[in-house]
Amino acid sequence: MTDTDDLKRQAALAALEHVTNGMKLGIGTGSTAVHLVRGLGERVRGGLHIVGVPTSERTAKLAREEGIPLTTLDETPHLDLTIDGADELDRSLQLIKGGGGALLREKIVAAASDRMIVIADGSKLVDRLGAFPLPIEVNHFGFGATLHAIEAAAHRLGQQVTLKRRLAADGAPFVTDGGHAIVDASFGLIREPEAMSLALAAIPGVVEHGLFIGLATAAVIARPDGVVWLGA
Ligand code: ABF
Repeated sequence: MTDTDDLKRQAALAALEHVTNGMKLGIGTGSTAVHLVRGLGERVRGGLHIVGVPTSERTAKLAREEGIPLTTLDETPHLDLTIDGADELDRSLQLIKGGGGALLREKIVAAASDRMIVIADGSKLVDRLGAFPLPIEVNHFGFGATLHAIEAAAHRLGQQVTLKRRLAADGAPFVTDGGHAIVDASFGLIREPEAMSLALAAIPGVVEHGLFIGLATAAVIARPDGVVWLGA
């Protein structure tokens, strides 16, 4: 395990301590969330009773392998807690997510939860969001027009942006669990995350974007000198 991976594991295990019997839990996606799923599996095998809603097919597969009981938001529309990773977070608990391509389900699950704990190693905590390109999930229909609309929205907010369609490992266009494309938007820095979030959400071809504003209620950040909580 690399040092960073060990920090991710520490963050995941610290958040896991907030999971109690009977909880309905949103289960995140990504390499940090993998530690969460493994830890959760261990606790379920030890007698913990929870039911989880996975935020991606990847997480669902791992959770099944770990023996974690799963449900859907159709059967269980209201969750107690979601625990998920992030690509960037600031001290106001604003997030960039979607580097793993699961942002749509992640946002739906987080919005259905009373609380959301972000799990991250210290490198994810930034003063201002935007060094990490913002993932935007885009419908295939009208793709070019949607890209123009994203650029125009950024310009209206006084920001330059470079858009890049995400490719999969084999070089083919990346396709999300929902069957859409991902465009990674490099702003350098997002001056007004909330205004940007609203502007992007207003574009019809944008299915969802990776700015999570007002969704996270706490974050656990693992650094080499220890674990710190924000917002708890
Ligand atoms: C998910 O996994 C995403 O929203 C985010 O893109 C990624 C976090 O990265 P990591 O693999 O480092 O946990 O939570």
